[in-house]
Amino acid sequence: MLRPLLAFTAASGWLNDPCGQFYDATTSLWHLYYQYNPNGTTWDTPLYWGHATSSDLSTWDDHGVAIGPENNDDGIFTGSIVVDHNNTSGLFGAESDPNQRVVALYTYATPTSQAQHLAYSLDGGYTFTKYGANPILDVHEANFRDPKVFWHGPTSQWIMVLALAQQYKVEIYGSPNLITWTHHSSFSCGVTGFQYECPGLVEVPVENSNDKKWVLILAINPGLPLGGSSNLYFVGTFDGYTFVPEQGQGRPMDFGKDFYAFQTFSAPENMGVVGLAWASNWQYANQIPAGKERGAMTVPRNLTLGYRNANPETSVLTLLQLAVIGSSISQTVLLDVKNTTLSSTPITVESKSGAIVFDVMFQVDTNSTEGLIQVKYGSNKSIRTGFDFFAKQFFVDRRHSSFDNPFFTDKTSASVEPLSVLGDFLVYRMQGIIDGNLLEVYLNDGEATITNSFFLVEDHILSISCSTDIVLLEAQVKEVENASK
Ligand code: KTE
Repeated sequence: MLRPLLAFTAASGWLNDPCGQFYDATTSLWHLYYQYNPNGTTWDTPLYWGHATSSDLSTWDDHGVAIGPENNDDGIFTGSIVVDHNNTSGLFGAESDPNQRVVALYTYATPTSQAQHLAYSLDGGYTFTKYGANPILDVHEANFRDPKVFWHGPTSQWIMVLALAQQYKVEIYGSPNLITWTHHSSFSCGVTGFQYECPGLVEVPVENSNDKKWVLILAINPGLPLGGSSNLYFVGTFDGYTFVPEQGQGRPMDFGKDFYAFQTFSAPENMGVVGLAWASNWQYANQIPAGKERGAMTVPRNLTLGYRNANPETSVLTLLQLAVIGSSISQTVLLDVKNTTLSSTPITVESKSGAIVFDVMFQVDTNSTEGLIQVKYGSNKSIRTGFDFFAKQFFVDRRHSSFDNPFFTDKTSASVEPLSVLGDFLVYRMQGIIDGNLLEVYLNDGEATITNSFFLVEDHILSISCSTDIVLLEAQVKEVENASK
């Protein structure tokens, strides 16, 4: 199995949700914690928080276990990390660095209970001390988990959102000190499925403005049509007590099969709204082909909002996702062509590292009678993505690089309006990251994304082909390599 170069994977063992993330402004390090079973390559208890750090979100140092349970049947389930700059918890000495007053809040799961616990770190996030009076929040429910906590300045309180999973509620609590919590409200989105998990609530800047809007992120597992686990998001307002979605709209955060439990970093505003997801699906996560490690994160993404036409009549404030590739990564141009129409012969390039980014801007003539553009990776075993003129939608087809599992959906798709319309010509942009056995596709500068894993591809040949009446306005392919290793 080829380990991804950009996406985080544990050195060995099993990985699922990102479960705590923060940026340390003193050391300029990003800290990532992940659901971790160090004793095997499937999900199992005892379940831990693993820990990794990065200076640029692309090259990670794995520090192994950060927090573990008392009993082998228990799990340190998903949660989040905040920096208690003003020591509201009173857990830190006056001499401690405000940027390193690291507090983890997580679900302590036993076979029959899920309650919220707190642990704090006196060394900047490497080792933790469990709070002496845990649980800090317990409503005596079997499915009450995944606290995501942040500071709400306008009302000077900590906010916790977490899932009353099988009652379809995102519970919203407030606290002055991270220790005592008061219930504020519940959010339900009308979509049910089997259960809610891993909620998030974050304020996201609106492009080309000084405006910001609140985005509620919700994980559902299983129950949406694509099958298995997936993320939704809602744009709305939050007053410190209640979240109200605009026009009650919820939208898929990603249109692929392998994007789940997305979580943002606790970071200063000037670092942007950055987060990442687990790049798998509970339908088959424990069965995917694996080496000594199983499970990977997606490439981190920077979130903004922008008005985009959902259709010719209606423009909607849409989550825009931009992949973050750090300075430790070198990018070597393998292909850079402009204003080209391709004959029947595809353009092909070969990668050495098995990690490639591609960027294709193309123009479709609405009067043409056919039209297909595709980027294919691998020769026999292969995955392909592209745009089909008849449907005017983008697809990812991994049937030639799948493993034998009834839930490993071969084909996924997403629809976006053209990036621009020039008379009879429609212009679209398709960017992609191929990284080990993960393909992330970003459409029209991140207006929609499609994230899928794929397996057993034997070579690193990438080919671009398109029907004669599609003009390649720009096609760029770069090989990415980890310059620091
Ligand atoms: C765990 O399948 C169960 O076996 C849950 O549905 C998965 O739940 C535990 O993983 C999540 C979170 O809600 C839990 O905190 C975490 C979501 O590893 O992936």
